[in-house]
Amino acid sequence: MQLVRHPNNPILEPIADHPWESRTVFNCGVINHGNEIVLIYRAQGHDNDVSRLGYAASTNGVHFERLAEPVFSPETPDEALGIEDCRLTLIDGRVQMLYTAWSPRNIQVGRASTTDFSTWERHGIAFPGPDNKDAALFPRKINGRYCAFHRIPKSMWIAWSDDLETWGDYTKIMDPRLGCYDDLKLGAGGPPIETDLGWLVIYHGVDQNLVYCLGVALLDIDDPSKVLNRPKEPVLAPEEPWELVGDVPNVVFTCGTAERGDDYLIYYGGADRVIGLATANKQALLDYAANG
Ligand code: BMA
Repeated sequence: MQLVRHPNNPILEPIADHPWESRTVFNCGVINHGNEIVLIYRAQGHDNDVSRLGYAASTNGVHFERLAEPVFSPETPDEALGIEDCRLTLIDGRVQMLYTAWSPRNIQVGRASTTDFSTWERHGIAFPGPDNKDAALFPRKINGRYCAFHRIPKSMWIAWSDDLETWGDYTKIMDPRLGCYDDLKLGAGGPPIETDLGWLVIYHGVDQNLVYCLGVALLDIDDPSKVLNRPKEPVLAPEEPWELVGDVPNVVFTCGTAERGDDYLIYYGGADRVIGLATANKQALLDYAANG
């Protein structure tokens, strides 16, 4: 099973006229908003490595209109070196965003929320460092509690919360696998997708050569610490020139998926410089996650 790249790729690229996104636009959170697909994407200028978040929206999922200014930029000491790789989840009418907050001291997971993508409420650090990232909230409570993915090197973990504020019961769910595309480290993509067979997870795996691929797994719907299946082959590996060469070579990295009809639309960063789109038939991807 392989994801299918869209012929218009890459669908979003840096803009020379916008200093804050002149060098890179990549890993993006994804959410449906009205009849639009919204991407909240990571961007860097040529002046330094600090990442900010930009906004782009589209009705067809391929042609995106973006704003000229970032919608979320570093403000607190915890974010001094940048805001990276956000994941978006709609909960009770608010868009919840978990993001990597990078500072000279720490790499931690911050949380903020919004209803309109221009006004954000910051909720502080959700998961403390020293090297915690790749966090994504599940779209609903499980057995009365919120659940979220996060990454403590070099594995994928989940955490639990009654109120989105205080997190605990940290549980490791997936480790690197010897000889596989994810034998060095791994982390969540976007929020998991609820299906009849379980939580469908699209995640990134990194091998010993630092090649970033996308793979899938299936988790138990009532107990996501139980991995029901985890195919050994990736569903997307860097192949296109813009996936092989960029700010960091050999990277495909997703932070979110949208759904349109029978397809999943998987948005991903290519070589940490541009954004690509790959699609998969829903049933085919689920079959592979369950049986591959
Ligand atoms: C990870 C994150 C991602 C990035 C990837 C490849 O550690 O920093 O933002 O896309 O490395 O460089």
